[in-house]
Amino acid sequence: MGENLTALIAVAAAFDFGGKVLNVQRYGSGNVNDTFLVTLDGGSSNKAILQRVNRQVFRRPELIILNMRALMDHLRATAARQTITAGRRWETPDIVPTRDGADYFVDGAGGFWRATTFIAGAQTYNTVQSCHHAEEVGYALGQFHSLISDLPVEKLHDTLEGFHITPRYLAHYDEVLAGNGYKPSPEVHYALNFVAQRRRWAAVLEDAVARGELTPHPIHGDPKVDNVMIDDDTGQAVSLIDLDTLKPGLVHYDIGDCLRSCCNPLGEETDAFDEVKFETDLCAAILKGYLSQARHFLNGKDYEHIYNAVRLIAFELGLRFFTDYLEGNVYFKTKDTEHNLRRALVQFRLMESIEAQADAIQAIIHDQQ
Ligand code: GN1
Ligand code: MG
Repeated sequence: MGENLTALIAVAAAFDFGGKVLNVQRYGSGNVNDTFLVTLDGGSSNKAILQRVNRQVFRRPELIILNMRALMDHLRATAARQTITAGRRWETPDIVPTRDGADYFVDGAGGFWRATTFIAGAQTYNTVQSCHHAEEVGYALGQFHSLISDLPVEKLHDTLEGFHITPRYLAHYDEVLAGNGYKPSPEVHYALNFVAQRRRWAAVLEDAVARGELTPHPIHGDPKVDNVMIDDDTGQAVSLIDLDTLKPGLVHYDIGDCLRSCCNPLGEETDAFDEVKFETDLCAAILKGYLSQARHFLNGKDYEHIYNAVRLIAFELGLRFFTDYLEGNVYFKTKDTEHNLRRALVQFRLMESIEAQADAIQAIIHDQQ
């Protein structure tokens, strides 16, 4: 946004990529941070990822780096006993230090930059392409959860307070509604009613935490389909990228987020609201892939809340988009003033489809247990 290539190359040159920086270009479709692909003359893959962290969202961005360090230290310390499925490739993006040996760089304008290694020979997709792809995304989340299942949660900082705590988003929504006027339209009325009808249920996971049924674990926080890298040759998942929201939370936030993202083949950005559907075949494929790796650390109560999780995270993301629309688009990047409203409607339609298929989804969860 606004920066020129010379300035970007100067930022990239602060990092020790092991090769000369040839180019820096915008990369990916993140909704919060600014991501760039660095092309190098040399280095391990001739490429690296450079990111400017959104300081409006992440008030203490250095905590993201500390969490990533904790993850890398954990992976190194436990490598000998970690089980990566035989014959499979699995990589975690690593921190690239600056030439001064620091883990991040702050530019003259206060911009917070960090760099990570690039996972070569693989790519991400914005929507699920097939049941096989869905199973691989599920596998990736299971593999990631399995690798961090014995990382003590106390070693991770809370990089984003309130993240995925739906009652907190509702409280903020109420504040925004009380403080702002909004442009009345059929879509806005639909969304207002939608939230009003479901809000009493929105503490379902937090209530389970309060009853001691669910406990905090290290989580990824954002395991949407876009964040799973698929190997170009084998079609297998090789990495779960975007470690900004690695933090304490519930595995249910991750499972719900992965399902709400992957079982909507039209994707988050579609305008075809009436065609948005939660595909149960994809749900079965994701859970199959996920549980192939995660079964050993889930208990009976965990399974009981999976349905609530998928329904809730679709609701929560819709609520977050809708609130941001009402607030004047201050959080998510948008193309136009109605963008967040359209995104909210997609999630709300998806939630209706989830609700309409509750029995089928519950049966899938039950069968996979
Ligand atoms: C944001 O920035 P990005 O695209 O990685 C958001 C997630 C949402 C996602 C929806 C820190 O992720 O929670 O699920 O958009 N990240 C944050 O696409 O709020
Ligand atoms: Mg993210």
